Amino acid sequence: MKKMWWHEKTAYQIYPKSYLDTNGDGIGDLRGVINKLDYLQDLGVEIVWLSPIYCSPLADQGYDISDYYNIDPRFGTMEDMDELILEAKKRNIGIVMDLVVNHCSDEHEWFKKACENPDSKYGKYFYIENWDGKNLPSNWRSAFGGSVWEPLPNHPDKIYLHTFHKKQPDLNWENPELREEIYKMINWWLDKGLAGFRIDAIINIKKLLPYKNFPADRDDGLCAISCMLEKASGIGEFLGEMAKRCFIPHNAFTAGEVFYAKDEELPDFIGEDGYFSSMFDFNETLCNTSEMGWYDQKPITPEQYKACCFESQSKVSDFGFLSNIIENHDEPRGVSHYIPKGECSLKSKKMLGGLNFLLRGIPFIYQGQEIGMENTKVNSIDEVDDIAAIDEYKVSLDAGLTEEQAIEVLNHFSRDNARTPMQWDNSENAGFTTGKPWLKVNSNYKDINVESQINDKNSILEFYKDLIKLRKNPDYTDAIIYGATVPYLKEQKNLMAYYRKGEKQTVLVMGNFQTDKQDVVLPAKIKNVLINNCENIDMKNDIVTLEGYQLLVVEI
Ligand code: TEU
Ligand code: CA
Repeated sequence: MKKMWWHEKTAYQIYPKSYLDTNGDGIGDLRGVINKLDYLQDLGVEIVWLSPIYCSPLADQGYDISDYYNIDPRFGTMEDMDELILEAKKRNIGIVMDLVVNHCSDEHEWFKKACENPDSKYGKYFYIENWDGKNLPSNWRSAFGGSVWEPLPNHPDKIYLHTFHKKQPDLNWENPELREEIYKMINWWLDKGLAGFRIDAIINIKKLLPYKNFPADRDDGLCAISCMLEKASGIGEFLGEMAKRCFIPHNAFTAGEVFYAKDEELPDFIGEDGYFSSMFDFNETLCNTSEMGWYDQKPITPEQYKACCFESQSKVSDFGFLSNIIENHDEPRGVSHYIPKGECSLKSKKMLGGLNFLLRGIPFIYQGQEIGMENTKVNSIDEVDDIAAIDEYKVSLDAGLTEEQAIEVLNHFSRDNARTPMQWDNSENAGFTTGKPWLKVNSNYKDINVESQINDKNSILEFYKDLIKLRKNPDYTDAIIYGATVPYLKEQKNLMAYYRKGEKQTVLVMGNFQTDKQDVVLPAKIKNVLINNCENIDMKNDIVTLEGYQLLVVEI
């Protein structure tokens, strides 16, 4: 496999609105990110992905962009952005921004002009259809609930398509003129020195046309948008064009947020000459999800988690690098989702983090994951910001849950869980702001914060630094970066163990995904102990007895 500059990096996702507020308005800002570059350099990360900071009405917290060429004043200025790129580079950190081009904001100039004259060139930047006031072109459901079709403002005889919120009109990628606008913008940002992009909801840009209905999957007569996306074909024309025109000439790192990719297309997506450098592994995230809604989703078991990870690894290990996560800004906190209820501990959080981090691919640490931040708790829908959660609350009530039960569902799955302010120290508002935080700080910030973990050799933060150090250790590049992930004792219940087999060296990763001890037969003598989240190793001959939630990583 051709070696690329990003292969050995560790990435870190920042949700700027919740990272650090430096002007007391309760909203995180770019100055806050700049102030934390030394912290990030000390952690050891070398790619930093910023969730959107472009001008936006924040209907979907910035994933609804009203000006691709400017920084929203709530986050700072373009000068701040230029300083961030420069200061990050000095610390060997590449800044990756969020490329949100399946849709823009309904407050973008293009959509305003489309509403003024739907027959203008801007009208063709969107999916605007004639409407008889009754029949819709398709029964697709928006990701945020309700039909994907919305009346076009000032034109009662027309409707427009939005696969997400109605304030996020879909851009029509079938239109080459629109695509040229997008490529121009991408290159403008890459010329400014970005290291690359995370590419938002990109599978949505290719619709199945002409429009057609699919069997309804709920009483609302609608169907999940995935029914259509899975049937669409030909996205490669757009993605290949974008890669050729933008990413390849800049040697940019790109990580696709790709749901519903067809297995046979994976090499096209992330193979050597693929559209993207990498794509996120959502297999674990999607495990047990239901078209009926969050209320119908069962907890994922350790055995399911293991199976999902190994399945993803096996699908791409011959040709590509996945981007591995336990959480992001759309998901519950990983330690609250993947560790069985009531078993969150220092050890289990480290074990989960290490098992995911050491899989083959690019590890993406989400802000707060490095200190073991957990889900937060709300008591009423009034405390909820996330538009997806607000929709799912209604879905739960419609399905017959009580308000209390529906809130419980949100306390597990709401995207707000990952968006509560970063917990820096045990001062008021966890050191995130001197003002009123835009979203309530998790009440556990006095116990879980950066300051209390820095230089505590037993902390989760120091543990992640050790993982990153191992990944950067040139003695282990062969196994840790390029080695194949090969399951070991896959049938042994609640043992998640796998080799990282390099050409010249082999590392064995073993995680005991339960509270009870369990014996593991070692396949060979241990040459070196690389990571251990416990004090000791209980070994007799070739049997190691792992403590509950022990993670042991050895060279054999
Ligand atoms: O998410 C795309 C997406 O399809 C899933 O994350 C899911 O549909 C969504 O989170 C609702 O549950 C991306 C961004 O990560 C997300 O934050 C945005 O809301 C969405 O696109 C629209 O830009
Ligand atoms: Ca601020």
